[in-house]
Amino acid sequence: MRIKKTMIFSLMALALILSACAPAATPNNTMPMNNDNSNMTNGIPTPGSMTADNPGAAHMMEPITAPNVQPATETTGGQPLAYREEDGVKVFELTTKAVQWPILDGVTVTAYTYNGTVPGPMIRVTEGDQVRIIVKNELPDPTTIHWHGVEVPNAMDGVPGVTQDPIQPGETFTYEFIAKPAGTFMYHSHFEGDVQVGAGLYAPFIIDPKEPEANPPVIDKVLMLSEVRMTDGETYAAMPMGGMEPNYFTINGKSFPATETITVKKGDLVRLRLIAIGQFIHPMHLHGMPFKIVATDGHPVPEAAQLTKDTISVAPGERYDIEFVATETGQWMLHCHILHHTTNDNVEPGGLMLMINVVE
Ligand SMILES: [Cu+2]
Repeated sequence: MRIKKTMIFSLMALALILSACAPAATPNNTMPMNNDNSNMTNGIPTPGSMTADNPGAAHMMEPITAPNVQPATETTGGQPLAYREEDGVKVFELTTKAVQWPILDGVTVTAYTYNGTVPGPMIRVTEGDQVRIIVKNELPDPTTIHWHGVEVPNAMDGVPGVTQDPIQPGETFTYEFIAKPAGTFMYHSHFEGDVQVGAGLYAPFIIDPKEPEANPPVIDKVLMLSEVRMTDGETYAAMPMGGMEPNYFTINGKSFPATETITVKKGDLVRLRLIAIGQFIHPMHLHGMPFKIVATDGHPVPEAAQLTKDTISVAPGERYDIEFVATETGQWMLHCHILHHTTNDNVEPGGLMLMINVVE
């Protein structure tokens, strides 16, 4: 303890000296040392900082609630979102709302969602498409959307207090940008992200290459990994903080055995797009067949650099596209190798697990 305290004091002293030496108001010098009840650091707002000016942030340890939450009308998240074309623009509509979302037989969480599902609907477009996304906020809290990994103009980046005002309850905001580059991306809330993302405000955003792939996979699945905390019938956004740890773990909003079984024919090329959107790292392990990492964070890996592995750690915010040829028939398991993550409220098997059923 004594050593730790000494180290902390030394670091604080060093930080003070460095900040005293730094030119005033350097925007990059935004280390959140503020305990001054301000959500500004050197004149730059620090979104999500827990301050008197930002009382919503103190909700992080409170249950996810909303008035009059209805049961979800859809059962599967991450499904392709239909769009309309207006003058060559692909127009998508999203509504944020709270629903009761079943993650497992007998276990239903209160979720913040896009269009009523967890994950929200998949936006899938082609590289170079002009896309417009109209977002209506029907949550009791403000929100914004960040297009994680997509190369959008700064004003479309979705950071509250920096690139836009939060979208208040009842308000609508329109995002518009050219979809680029091709790859596996996602969209998620950037307003009180520790709560809203954990509560379910996340979804896949896939940009297909303009030139069709030479060898496209027969099976192409997005698997979004997350966590949630349920106690005494209340839902909490799980986080790596004492008392807030998750006790349920989800793939595309479901815990095993409610996770999807992926059926493939022997000899098929299978692509799995792994996306970690929760707050914990998940070393995902595939039984039976090794795979190659063909893209990291949406960007293709040159063939000579494609590692062959059977376990891949996916950290929060990361994406890995993995591919394998299903050479062996049988029920092959894909699961997290932090084995607590394959339980449902401490009961095994559950959580981050699904079956890949290879048939003749
Ligand atoms: Cu895990």
